[in-house]
Amino acid sequence: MRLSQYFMPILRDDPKEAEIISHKLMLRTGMIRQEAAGSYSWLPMGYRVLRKIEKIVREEQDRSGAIEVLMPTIQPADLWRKSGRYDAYGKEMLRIKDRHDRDMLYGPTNEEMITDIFRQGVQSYKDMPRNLYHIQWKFRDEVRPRFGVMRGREFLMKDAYSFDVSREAGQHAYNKMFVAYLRTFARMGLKAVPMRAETGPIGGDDSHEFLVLAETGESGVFFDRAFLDMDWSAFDIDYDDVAAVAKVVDTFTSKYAATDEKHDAAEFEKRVPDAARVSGRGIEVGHIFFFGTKYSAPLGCEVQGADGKKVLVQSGSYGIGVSRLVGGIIEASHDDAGIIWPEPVAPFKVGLINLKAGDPETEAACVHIYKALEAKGVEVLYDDRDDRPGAKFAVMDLIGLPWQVIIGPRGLKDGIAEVKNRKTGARENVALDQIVARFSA
Ligand code: 5CA
Repeated sequence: MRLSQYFMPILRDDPKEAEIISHKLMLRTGMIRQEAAGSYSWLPMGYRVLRKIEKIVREEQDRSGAIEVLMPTIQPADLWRKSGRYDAYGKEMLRIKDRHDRDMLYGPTNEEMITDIFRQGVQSYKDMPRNLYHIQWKFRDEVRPRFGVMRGREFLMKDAYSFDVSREAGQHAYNKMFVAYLRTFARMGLKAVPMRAETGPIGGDDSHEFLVLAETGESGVFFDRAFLDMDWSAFDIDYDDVAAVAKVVDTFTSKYAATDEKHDAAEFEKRVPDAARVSGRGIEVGHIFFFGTKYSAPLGCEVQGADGKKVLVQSGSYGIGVSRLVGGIIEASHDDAGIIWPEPVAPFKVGLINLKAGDPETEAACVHIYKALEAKGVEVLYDDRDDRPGAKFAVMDLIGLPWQVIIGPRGLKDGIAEVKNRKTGARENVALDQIVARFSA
């Protein structure tokens, strides 16, 4: 993509309405634009990141055996009356009437609808277990939408729903999602610590939140430092191996970790040595729930068990804040100059800077590399605008692409360009004909 032809409305100054760094940077780099309180348009740079996050989430859900569907954003109220949540959900639910005066709502979550879909589609234990998920916009009329996409009113969520015939099978479904979450967040460069949590309006018996540490997080967190030294990359396990999956969950729940809602100071002091006690703040990027029969009972979701008798289905639900993650990753990865995108979610991998736009030789060298990188499938943003080098460096640092390739007349004379790593700041002179080989798609 040529920057001269792109849509990236950079703001020169920090927007006043933004309180936290991720919100500031998302507005400054033209990733999003606010349309109403807690509601944003995703502009090209922001949308690219959102789609990358969505792709990782989708790949890891699929890998764990979950199956993708897509349910509507607007739901009829009937099913919610059956579960008893139509009134219980309160003012956070956006209620709408259609032209026939029927009660509708903009879905804040989908337990009722998916349970009904499953009930109609599956009658026997032979067609279980199943885990169905979708990635869909939600609306919650939050009292205090704030911090940009972190606490929006309209936001993108991945929500998965598991259906099992027994409690043990339901536990395995829960454990699989737990491991899938560790894998998902690790791929985005995040350590999201699983913590015991309150279940709130979603309900259920067992629940874990996954929290990324950040000073600006909305939850207070207390945990054992040992978490941070664990091996966060070793979950390449067979999801059908019940014991192996349970072992990972055991390891990641063996140490103390709780949000302020569940925190028990006496237990914290008893279980965690003084030097290992960490208290701080975190951003909740995922939340998983085990329900037992909380939803299947009121919605009449039963199947025929192996013994021929009808049995109520055991279910769970599993959410990831896909749009919140965009802000969460920036909170966890930035410096004074701007964003530092982890490669797997970066909007482009390489930023190519032409130091002398209008100079035919520099332009030719840049275009050659630009085209070769694109042909190889490497995503590159080419700053071909006529601007001062200093201003171009500042923009490139601000938008935080992992690599910068800087080409100017001086280096060209010696057949070299400069390659800069945004994260480490390390710079290296590289022969022009070696540049493309440096990057893979
Ligand atoms: N049905 C369950 C699980 S599928 C559910 O809705 N869980 S939740 O309420 O915990 O939401 C799941 C995730 O969505 C949260 O962990 C959080 O990352 C994200 N989320 C929740 N509310 C908001 C919001 N207002 N803005 C942005 N993200 C949100």
